[in-house]
This record gives sequence, structure tokens and C-alpha cells, in this order.
Amino acid sequence: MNMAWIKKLLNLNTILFSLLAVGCSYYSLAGNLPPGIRSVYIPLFDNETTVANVAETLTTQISNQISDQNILELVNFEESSQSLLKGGIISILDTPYTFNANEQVSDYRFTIEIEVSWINTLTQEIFFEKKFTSFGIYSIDLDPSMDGLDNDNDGLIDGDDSDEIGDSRDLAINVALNKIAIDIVNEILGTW
Ligand SMILES: [Ca+2]
Ligand SMILES: [Ca+2]
Repeated sequence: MNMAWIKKLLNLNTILFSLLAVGCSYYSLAGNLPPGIRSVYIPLFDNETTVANVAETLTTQISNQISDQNILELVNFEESSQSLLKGGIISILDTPYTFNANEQVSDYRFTIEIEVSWINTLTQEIFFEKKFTSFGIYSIDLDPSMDGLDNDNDGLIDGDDSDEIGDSRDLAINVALNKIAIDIVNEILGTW
């Protein structure tokens, strides 16, 4: 590698580092949450992609996680809620993941990126504003019950896992959305 390249790389690193630093100071809204945030209103997530129904499923999954974990009371109107959790789907991608012996794609990876903010409705203070990414793997030829993949990453494969049934892409989407809902709930808990 010649010096010019090394210099370029160093410059790139500096830029990346600065970006990260800016990102951190922007996102690091630590400090203590004002006490008394007990409720949340979650409007339907925006969908900037052309993939149908994902925003609805995502919003439901997040609401279910919050209610299952019993961390905040779900409220139907922003006016009567102490906080607002809103967001949107930025991108959805289906990309080749593994290839067979003939160099044809055998498994695809479904990737979703979303942006979420959690806001105090009274003061407009932003508790966090963050991007989340999640994915699920699916076979295009085989049913999830016989694709040799641990589709939902729970350690059980195919016939040993009663969850690995149905349309393989739908399953991958559900797995990805469920994972992202858990990440968001953890982020909310981490803010405390
Ligand atoms: Ca499994
Ligand atoms: Ca499977």
C-alpha cells in the first residue's frame, strides 16, 4: 500500500470518527428521565417503502412487547399520553444470503431498517432517537420446516421447532419485526 492510500484511509477514518462522535453526542440523551412517564401513545409507523402491511405488523409487535413487558401503559390518543413513540420504516431489502453448488441463490436475507423516537409529549424532550436494523433468513425453494435453517434463531431447527411453518418469507419478516420490537423495548428500559 503506498503512502497516498494510507493517507486517504487515515482521512476516511478521521471523517468516520468525527461522524460517530457527532452521532453519539446527538443520540446520547442520557440523563435521568423525568419521573412520571407512565404512558405511551404509538401511532402507526410510517412506511417509506412499497412493501405492504409491514408498518402495521411492526406497530402491533412493538405495542405487544410494551404491553407484555408491562413497562408503559398504552394510550389511544397523544393528548392523553405522557409520551409518544413514533417512527418509520426507512428501508426493506431482500438480498442473496447463500448460494448452492450451481451458484444460484438458495437463501435470501430480509433486512429492515427503521427509525424510532421516544418523546415527552408535555415538554417535547426527546428521550431517544435511533435507527434499528434487523433481519431474517429464508429459503426460496424450501418450506421453513425443511430448509435446514434456524429461521427464528431460537436454537431449534425445522421439525424440532413448531414455529417454523408457513410461508418462509413471511416467517423471516415476522422474526425480524419481533427482534426489532424487543430491541426498542430494551432501549426504552435502558433510558431509565
Ligand atoms: Ca427455530
Ligand atoms: Ca427451518
